[in-house]
Amino acid sequence: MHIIRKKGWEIPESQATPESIFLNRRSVLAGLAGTGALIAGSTLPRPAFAEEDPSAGLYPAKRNEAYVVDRELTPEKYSSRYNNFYEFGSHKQIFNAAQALETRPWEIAIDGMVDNPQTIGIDDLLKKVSLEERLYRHRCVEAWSMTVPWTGFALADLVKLASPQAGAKYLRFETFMDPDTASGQRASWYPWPYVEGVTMEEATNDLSFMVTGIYGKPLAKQFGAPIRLALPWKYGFKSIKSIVKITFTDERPVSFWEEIQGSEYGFWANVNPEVSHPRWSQAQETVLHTGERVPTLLFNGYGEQVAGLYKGLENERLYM
Ligand SMILES: Nc1nc2c(c(=O)[nH]1)N[C@H]1C(S)=C(S)[C@@H](COP(=O)(O)O)O[C@H]1N2
Ligand SMILES: [Mo]
Repeated sequence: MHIIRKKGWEIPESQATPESIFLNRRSVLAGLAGTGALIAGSTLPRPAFAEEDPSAGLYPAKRNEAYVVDRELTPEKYSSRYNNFYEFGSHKQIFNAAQALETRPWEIAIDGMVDNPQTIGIDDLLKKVSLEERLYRHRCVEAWSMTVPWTGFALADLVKLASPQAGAKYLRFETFMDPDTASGQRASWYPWPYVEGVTMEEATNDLSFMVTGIYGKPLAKQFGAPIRLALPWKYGFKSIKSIVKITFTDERPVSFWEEIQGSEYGFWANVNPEVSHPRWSQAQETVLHTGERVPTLLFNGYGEQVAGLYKGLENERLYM
């Protein structure tokens, strides 16, 4: 993982489609559908990609005002053009390569130590939960940060659906495996598929969020469509993308980066400005859309909600 090179990728303003055009086009289509004027074989222009997602009608969801931030939101044109998604390469222009990902049909297996194991399609899962928008900070271990409006549902709700058994102590998440589509997965020195894990206590903390949308729309592929995790008090690599399996277990999962380099990336990975990465300081971070350097906060500013999770674990490597 490397430090960002700011703005090299920025596309000219003239090539960016303003959000307002997408939205207007959607309401025009909705109006036509209501009058029966929208018929098969219509010569209307094809709508933008967001409308092709079968879950598009669920967005935007109502914002939950309990999750606010004292930072400016990162404009979509920055956050959607600077991503980490190693399945599609280790460069930062993977937004292009990631468009190859097929997000329907998409099934998620929930298994392991649960009373209610199941394999559920993403659109069926979306019917069982209620979506809300939350503004969250995101702090990558590479020392850049963004603030974005995720849409999703509490991970605790998914835990309830699964009905875990008493012995379950951890959740282990797994990303899809498809080297034909995701060229990064042909790099055999990486331990594919990408894996992450949290404790049951972390999973049921209010902040743990299953994300299916961003900026009031279904997740664009480069963000980890159709479903990813957001754990805003931990380094970004814990927020695993494009999840296909969630296993409840009594064994602590070994995550992708921990397996690659355990001396640099641990299981807990809570944000702490005072604990340096072996190769760089974590005291500050670069704000993605301004390039400004700002101080990093303990637990990325979420200490009030999560510090209690780590009482009695002082001997663990909690901050890397
Ligand atoms: N499957 C998978 N999940 C992943 C990654 C990845 O490479 N593969 N990168 C992680 C890292 S390092 C970060 S910072 C965030 C980036 O999320 P974003 O691209 O939506 O900003 O995704 C995380 N989740
Ligand atoms: Mo990251």
